[in-house]
Amino acid sequence: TTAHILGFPRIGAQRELKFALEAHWKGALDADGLHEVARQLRARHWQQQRDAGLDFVTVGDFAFYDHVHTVTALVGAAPLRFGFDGPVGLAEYFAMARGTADQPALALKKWFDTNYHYLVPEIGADTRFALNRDWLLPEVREALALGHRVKVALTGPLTWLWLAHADAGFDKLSSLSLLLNVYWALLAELKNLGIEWVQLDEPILALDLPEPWVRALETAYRELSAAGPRLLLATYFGSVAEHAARLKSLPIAGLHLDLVRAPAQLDAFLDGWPDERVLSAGVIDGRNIWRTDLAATLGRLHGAHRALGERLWLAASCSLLHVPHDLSQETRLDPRIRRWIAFAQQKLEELALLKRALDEGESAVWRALHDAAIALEERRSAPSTCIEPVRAHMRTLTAAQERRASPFPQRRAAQQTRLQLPLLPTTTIGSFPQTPEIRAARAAFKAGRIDQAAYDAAMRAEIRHAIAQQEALGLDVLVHGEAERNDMVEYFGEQLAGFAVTEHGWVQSYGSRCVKPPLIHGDVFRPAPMTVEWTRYAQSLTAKPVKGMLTGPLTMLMWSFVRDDLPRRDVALQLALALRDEVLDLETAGIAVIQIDEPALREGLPLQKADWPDYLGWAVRAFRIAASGVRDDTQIHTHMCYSEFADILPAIADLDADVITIETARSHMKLLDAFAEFRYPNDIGPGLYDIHSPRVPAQAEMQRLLDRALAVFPGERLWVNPDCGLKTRNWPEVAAALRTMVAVAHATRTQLASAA
Ligand code: THG
Ligand code: ZN
Repeated sequence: TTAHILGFPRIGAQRELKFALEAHWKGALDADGLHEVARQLRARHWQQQRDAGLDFVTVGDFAFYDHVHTVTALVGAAPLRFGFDGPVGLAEYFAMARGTADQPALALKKWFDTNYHYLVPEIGADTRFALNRDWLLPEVREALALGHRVKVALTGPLTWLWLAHADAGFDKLSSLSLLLNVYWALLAELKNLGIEWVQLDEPILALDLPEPWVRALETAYRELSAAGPRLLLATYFGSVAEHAARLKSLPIAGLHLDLVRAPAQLDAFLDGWPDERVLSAGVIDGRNIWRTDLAATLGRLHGAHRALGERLWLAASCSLLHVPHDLSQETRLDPRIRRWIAFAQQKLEELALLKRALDEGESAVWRALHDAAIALEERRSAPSTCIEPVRAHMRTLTAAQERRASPFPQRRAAQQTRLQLPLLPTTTIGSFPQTPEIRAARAAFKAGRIDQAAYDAAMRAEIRHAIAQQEALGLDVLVHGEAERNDMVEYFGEQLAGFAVTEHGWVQSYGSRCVKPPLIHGDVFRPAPMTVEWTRYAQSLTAKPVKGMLTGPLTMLMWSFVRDDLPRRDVALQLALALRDEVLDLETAGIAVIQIDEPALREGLPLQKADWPDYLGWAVRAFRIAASGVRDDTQIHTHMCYSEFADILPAIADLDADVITIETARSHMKLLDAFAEFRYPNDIGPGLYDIHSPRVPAQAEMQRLLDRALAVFPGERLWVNPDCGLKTRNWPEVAAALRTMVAVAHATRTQLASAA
């Protein structure tokens, strides 16, 4: 049996790539230095695969920023707007990824339903394609020189094309033949280097793929399979069973299936799988961190092993990009929970074990299988996985608890009586700059260099500063600024029961940016209030309302590693109940406005539309349970970024938040048009400026956006706010931009009052 992986994390166990990239961008590390760090990381990751006992090392999964972007460079498809006059080198690669003085960066989008972002290629009639071998062949030579058996892995041509943004009216598939010429030339060169196998990733096969794209995929792989190397077509994130007949008829040498997300599809492929072809069984979860049930997996593999023999390959379900590097760094994690977990390095070891069990019989690895079985049993029977009061609470929820007491118009009147807000009230999304001083204080506290009292005093000083700034700026609804929060998910994960946090469990989010998702291992509940003291303190400093800030149940779910022994809808419900308690405690503490952020609501949508209603049903219910315990005169806000949700507006309206703030500045209020057309019933705060750029927009620019908003939405139902939180900006930028924003609101109020 052959064991391999589709890809390995690239950031480094100590985030070496992150720090090298950021040093390079600052001018503190030259290109040679950056290349050297990258070379060492690749060499280490290949050696890990080889030492674990895998049959190939995977080459091509490395990227300086993003693997889709690396293919863009490799096929020579830099957008003409950047005006490069030669092939893309490192500087041009980063210019496209990060933007230049006169060109904005390529857009970032979520990679399928993950929390990883890729850089969106741009294509049109004028796009040229030309192989730029520097973006792959040196890495292949490097691996060969180290004596490895190499399998090259790349994003496939159809997926690259599907993910690209096309100029208006341009049919992307019309570029396919040019693109295929480049892939063909590349494959021929790889063959010349002696590469036997090339894995082409086509995760789009798990989407609702329109028929012309399925046909194009068929044509493409007929053509490419003649280029030289054997092709392993890799699918993941869902079932591709509906394409089984076609995939069997393709002249590819192998097919990879995600048997974690879609185990049932195996039968559709085993039945009549052509001789000589490989089936790669993705049986180790590449998206989650739980140890594999090896006995059960072996049980499911025996049939395939009998049928396929050496043509059965073993793999993780998808690239290991989505899990952290190595559990052995986690020295502070509860040892009981540690036994339940596998990061990328441990997943390599699991694969090698499965391989040996199939090849040599289970008795050859009985000790390791036994250990895995005991760990699994310990996890199953751990008291924390089933807390009776939590289960009882879930069972006894009533329909009334999913609804606010009164309909929106009545609540709105009660809130207005209490809050006395002006027309076009101004607010922010919640976070203020996470300054180097704040990060240093947190690092010192975590390292034990300062005590709790000193840390709390530093955070209170930040809150005082944030409140004073907002009062000076004349904002109407203030926030405490979230200085005390490392990350909007991890912070709550640290305080909720049923969660564990790691020290080094970093996962790449985009470019050099990483997140450290907490683990949900047991039933979730709230042992104590989480945000009440900080919020109460902030409110004590001002007569203006301070908005309490919470991360919603769906976002907590989506941005954590979630237990796989309970349906996600039940975990969402537990999170909702814990947050509901926090919301009520904030209300009791006198907080009149509470925001429950749900930026990840949309990314939780299943990849296939047929599964949307079910998801949206339990997702909306979870939000409503979190939000609906309050009195009529307590105002619930929600916030969402990632503005592509025109297609789920009914669900967003169903959340029944009193106010929703959304990202609209970059799309010039296009999204607001969708809300207006839908007749969105509650209040709305379309972002007046993009916080992702350090640029402070001129007053006229923000005024134009607000005027556009007023053209489609009644002024009495509009709020004025930025697009998103401000934690990545600095104070001078924030103050300048908010001063302008408040001026625009004031000018418009006067204008509307005189018109009335
Ligand atoms: N938290 C989590 N997931 C997210 C976001 C988040 N996913 C989507 C979006 N926001 C991704 N955006 C970012 C923005 C900034 C950072 C990470 C993801 C970031 N990370 C620090 C870094 O890599 O330097 C982490 C280090 C630190 O906090 O000390 O800046 O907000 N869960
Ligand atoms: Zn946002």
